[in-house]
Amino acid sequence: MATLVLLRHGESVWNAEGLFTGWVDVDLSEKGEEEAVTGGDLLLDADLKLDVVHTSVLKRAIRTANIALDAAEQLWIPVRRSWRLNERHYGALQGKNKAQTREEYGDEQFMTWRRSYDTPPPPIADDDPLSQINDPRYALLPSELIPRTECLADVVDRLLPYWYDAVVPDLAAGRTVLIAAHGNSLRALVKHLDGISDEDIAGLNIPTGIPLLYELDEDFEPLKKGGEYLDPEAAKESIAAVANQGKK
Ligand code: DG2
Repeated sequence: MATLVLLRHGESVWNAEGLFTGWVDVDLSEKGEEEAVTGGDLLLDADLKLDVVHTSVLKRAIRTANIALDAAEQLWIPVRRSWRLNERHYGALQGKNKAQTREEYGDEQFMTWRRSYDTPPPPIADDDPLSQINDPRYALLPSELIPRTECLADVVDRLLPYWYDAVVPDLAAGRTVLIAAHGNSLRALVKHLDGISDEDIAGLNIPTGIPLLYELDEDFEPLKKGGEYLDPEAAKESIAAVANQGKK
């Protein structure tokens, strides 16, 4: 049996402003920092002894992991980071207001861009100031691997090699693993773990800052589908808030 803990970063400043974020490297809001502390307190209360943390290369996930691990008195554990755990690239929607986008394009188009499995938003231009094409942290990636937009299916495709090559070996070695990542990169992973269909994944939302615990069997499949939030009540409330983003 292996133990895996998933943690979406605390609220970011762009989450708070209702902006599509994707690969833009925004920081946590004050509330997001508090959520990360609470997430760490939950890890401590559950007596979870983590052996390794994997994060994206975006500071809202990195800082959430640090703050939560500090609160859990485990800031010392080894860390690995990968762009493969990054948020879904939101293409030309990055930086746009969710409510305004919904108003401008209508509910159906808005939800297709936000939650359909295989329809990406329009791509971002390489000369757009919010493009990541010249970001030094991706300098070693071939340009064609740097996304200009992504749908969730694209995230599953780029995330699974990291799952199998980096996370599964840790789990197989008996390590308790924390993954600190994002709403959509974690939706992609949960889809894989729980075997959720392309249609049903549209209805899954991940709350900010609340650890989600999975016990996995010898095939790294969940003993309990959906795992278990360490604070189920708070998770319910936060999930509803994420689902309602973009509504007035
Ligand atoms: C949010 C997710 O990502 O937004 O990119 O705007 O988890 O990094 O804050 P995160 C974004 P939705 O897909 O839920 O609209």
